[in-house]
Amino acid sequence: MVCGVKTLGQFIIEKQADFPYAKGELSRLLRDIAIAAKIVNREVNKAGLVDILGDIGTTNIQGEEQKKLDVYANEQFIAALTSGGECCIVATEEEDDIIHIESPVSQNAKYIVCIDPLDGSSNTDVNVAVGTIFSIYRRKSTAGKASIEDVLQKGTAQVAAGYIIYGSSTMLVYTTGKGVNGFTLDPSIGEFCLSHPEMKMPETGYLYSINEGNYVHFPEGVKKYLKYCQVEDDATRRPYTSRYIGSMVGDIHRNLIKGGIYIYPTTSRSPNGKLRLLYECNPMALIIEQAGGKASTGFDRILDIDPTELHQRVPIFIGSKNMVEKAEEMMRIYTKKSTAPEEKLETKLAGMGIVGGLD
Ligand code: P6P
Repeated sequence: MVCGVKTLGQFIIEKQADFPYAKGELSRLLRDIAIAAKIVNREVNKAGLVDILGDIGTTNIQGEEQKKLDVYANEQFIAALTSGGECCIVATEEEDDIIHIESPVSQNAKYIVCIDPLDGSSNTDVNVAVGTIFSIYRRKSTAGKASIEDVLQKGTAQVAAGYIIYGSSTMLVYTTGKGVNGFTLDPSIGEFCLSHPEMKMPETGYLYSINEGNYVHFPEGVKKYLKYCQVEDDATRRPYTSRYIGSMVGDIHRNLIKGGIYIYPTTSRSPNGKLRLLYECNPMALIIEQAGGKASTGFDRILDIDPTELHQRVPIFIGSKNMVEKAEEMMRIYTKKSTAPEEKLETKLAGMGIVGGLD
């Protein structure tokens, strides 16, 4: 114990005993991620003082402007995972394809990391909370070079998932499938310290997070759910409160603590939803389910989706169990579940000679 608190490192080692066959690789991998998080935190916190804000004039495969901090964070996590030696492939929002970690120490690495290095990075220029989201799988293949098949695994196969929120304080929240624990960075000792043991999401909440600017393009079931949230009804403490900061990690972290629902449904610009399955929806879904909440596409459990593409997007309804179930009820009643996936927007745009998507 450092100054009466339990550090992340101590906690990880302690919890390693929960996994009798663990040889410490996952523990080391989690510590590698925490090291990179501290380095990214340092740059995010002083972003206004050094020339690391703004765009770098390139776009990622999502067609999104890459911010200097996006690229910096991506480099730091890949560097930490490379030197740590426990990871054989990194799938990151910032790279078109999977990154094979080829270093002498990674030859027998058995873990895959899917990561959004800096989610919500458009907020860094305006000092709003941003985050890192990570998901860890064991490789399925037992010999030779790991491949995309080792990455495209259902969310239920995750061995760990977590996020770091760079906000008024910096927190790392993660699960290995046995509950959710939150650690707050104490800059005076440079350690993440256990501050939120056994996090539980309130079954009912009174906050809803969605970009209502897309209202006209929402599925009918979402429109009906929003109207339900806005009806005056003292018995159910409605109207609920709308809270949306444009940072998935920030919105979901608040809702995890206070109760609430975050929805990013299909829209005209994002016909399959905007959020990515592998490194945003699956890790957040595992964390929220482990905390007693729920995560679905409005119809199907996020963690049961069989991934088909690296940067696959899905609609997401995630948060307090009762709120997600109410939204799902509205979707069942008012929205026909599309069976054949919409033609990808990028394909449509490419047909019109527009490359790189819109958002
Ligand atoms: P919109 C950030 O780009 C992000 O991926 C999430 O963090 C955030 O919740 C969402 O997109 C915001 O998207 O379309 O509302 O600006």
